[in-house]
Amino acid sequence: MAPKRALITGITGQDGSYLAEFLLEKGYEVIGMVRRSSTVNFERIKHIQDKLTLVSGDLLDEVSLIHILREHRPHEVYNLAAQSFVQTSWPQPVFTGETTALGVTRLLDAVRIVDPGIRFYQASSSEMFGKVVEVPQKETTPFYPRSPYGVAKVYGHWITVNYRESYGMHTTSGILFNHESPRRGLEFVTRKISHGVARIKLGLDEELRLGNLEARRDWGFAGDYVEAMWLMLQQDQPEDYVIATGETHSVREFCELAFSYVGLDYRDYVVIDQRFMRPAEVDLLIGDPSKARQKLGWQPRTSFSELVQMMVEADLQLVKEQMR
Ligand code: NAP
Ligand code: F7E
Repeated sequence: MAPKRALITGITGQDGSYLAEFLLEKGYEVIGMVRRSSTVNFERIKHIQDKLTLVSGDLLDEVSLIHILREHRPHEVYNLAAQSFVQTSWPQPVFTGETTALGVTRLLDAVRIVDPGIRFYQASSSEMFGKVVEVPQKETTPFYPRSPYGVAKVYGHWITVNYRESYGMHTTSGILFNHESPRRGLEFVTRKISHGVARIKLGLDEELRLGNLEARRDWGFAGDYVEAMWLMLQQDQPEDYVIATGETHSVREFCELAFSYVGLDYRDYVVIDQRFMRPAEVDLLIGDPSKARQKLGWQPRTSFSELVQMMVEADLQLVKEQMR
């Protein structure tokens, strides 16, 4: 039988790289969409690059999306591309909306035009719950986004639902809570901490400047979460799912654990810096993944402390290599 084909937008990102690995393991032919840039940024996929078909396209350009779909005829499309950094969404609200919100419509509509039978996954976010109106948050919890990013993701979620209801398409919105890894961008708080800990431990830095230490997140491991994306598209009926661990921890707890892993006390190194405070904060996120457990048979495999340890170890290794 011919292998299944999947198109991943955002393949150069954290999740894209794990999903590509996962689908290759499953025997898929993986087509990755990359946007043009003046320097190559294939750091996260260089170890599998020879197994991928990389194509040029951009969520801002619907023509490029139609061309890619026509040429490669994927069975599944995973829309992971986005302006994904919440902090940047305040100074760049229009760009964030163009990419993270309208980009979803461009891709959905390209799918509808080329082949409405293609199954579609939208990378929705717990940031849609924002100022939470229910604890824990589940599929039916109303949204109250707190950033232009969160607002854009709410649009992306509802346009995905709308294409399902309007055209009978197999479209799914996966509402994923924060998921991290050694491949997380350096600007996100977990990676900023693990990388900062490694640099301090190895004598390269003396402090780590952070914003709100009291914010609480439901943090899982990205490698576990990509399996849930795939499972959602294997269901006969498209539905939306919350993917989370069901645990919440503060940024302060993350610091405490990460520093203690290398025998240091975070209180000696962490400095509060107003530059990293947000105009409107999401104070608490904790997801209820019971629907995913029951219907998809999915559950997270990596604990919070294993995640912190994995990230600190990887950054110690990385920083040591960079020092050579
Ligand atoms: P990420 O590491 O920031 O990756 C984002 C990807 O999107 C990159 O490959 C980026 O390409 C690409 N991209 C950005 N703008 C684009 C455009 N206009 N056209 C084409 N590609 C574009 O994000 P991630 O952590 O892997 O997250 C994946 C998706 O899940 C995102 O949609 C994010 O919003 C969502 N999400 C993430 C989390 C989480 O905790 N990680 C939770 C819920 C939802 P470049 O490499 O060229 O920049
Ligand atoms: O912030 C606080 C900050 O930037 C987490 C994205 O993947 O997950 C991510 O969004 C918390 C916030 O992630 C610093 O105020 C303190 O409360 O790591 P973050 P995020 O905003 O939760 C969701 C689910 C997504 O969908 C997004 O795409 O940490 N915090 N001090 C800090 N955050 C950062 N970045 N830097 C600090 O210095």
